[in-house]
Order: sequence, then C-alpha cells, then structure tokens
Amino acid sequence: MLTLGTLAGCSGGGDGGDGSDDTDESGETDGSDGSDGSDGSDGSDGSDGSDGSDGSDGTDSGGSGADDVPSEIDEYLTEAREYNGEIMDYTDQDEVTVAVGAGGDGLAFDPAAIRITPGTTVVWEWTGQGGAHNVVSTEDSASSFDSGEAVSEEGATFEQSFDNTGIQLYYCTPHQSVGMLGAIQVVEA
Ligand SMILES: [Cu+2]
Repeated sequence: MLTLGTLAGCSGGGDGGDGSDDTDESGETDGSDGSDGSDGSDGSDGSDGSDGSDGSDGTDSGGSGADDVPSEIDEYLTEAREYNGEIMDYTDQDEVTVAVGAGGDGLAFDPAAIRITPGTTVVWEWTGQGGAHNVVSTEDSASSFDSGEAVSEEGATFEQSFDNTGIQLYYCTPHQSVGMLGAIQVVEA
C-alpha cells in the first residue's frame, strides 16, 4: 500500500514572492510630447482668383482709327513720325493719354492725331525715350498751350483740356525738324 497520502498542507507558504516591487524612479515621461505642429488645415481656401470675366467689354475704350482726317491736320502731319493717315477717335472721353517719346527712336507723339470732344483733358506722358521733349502749340493752332522747357524724365506729364471745337497743332521744340509733331481735332459732342 502506498501511502500516497501526501498530506496536503505542506505546500503552503512558498508564495511570498513580493520582492519585485522595484520602486520606479526612472519614470518622468516627458520629452516626447510633440503632438503639435500638424495644424496646417488652412491654405486650401483658394476660392478666389477665377474672376476673370471682364475684359471683353471694349465698347467704349475708344481709340479706333478713322481715316477722315481734316486736311489741315493731314497736311501738318505729312512728315510726322507715327502718323499713318489715321486719326484716333477718343470722342466722349474724360481723359486721353498721348505718349511723348514714342516710336522706335523715341521721337514721336503717339497717337500723332486724335479726335476728342469739348471738355476732354489730354494728358501727355513722357516715356523717357528719345531725350528731352516738350509740347508746344503752333501759331495756327486753335488754342495755345506750352509745356515749357524740354524734359526727359519718364513719367513726366503735361495736361491741357480743350473746351471749344477746333484744330490744335503742336510740336516738340528739339525735334520739330525731324517730325515730332501732333494734332488734335476737337469736334462737337
Ligand atoms: Cu522731342
């Protein structure tokens, strides 16, 4: 008979394995906090920019060429640079700009011949090309105007408004002899 009787009870006690309590002092979990920085949710707002529906409006931008140039102007401008037998129609405009120092060598008014209505202000604007220029009316001009001494600065301007109908003829003093001439026809509105 085997006395298997192993007595219960003997097996107790072995437990007590506490000792692994390692009191952690290594903790301090800082340093890896990097949760910022991905905020870039702007930037896709681009709903502007496709507004380009203008541009085809050109009905009153003026400046169409007409070939019924008054003979007084046509004769005066015979030798003028940038004159091709046409007068640019700027009627019914508040303001018209003529370049001073236009053309390949900067020795022209452009447009050389313009047609306006009373009350229009003509603004001559210097291009900075071709040296010093001025704007001086001739004795045959319906009214007299004079920008003064010739200047060369780009962006310089001279303004003159015309309140009465008539033909205005003008030139640049330093370059009159080489065809720096211009004319304005002021017609009934
Ligand atoms: Cu000139």
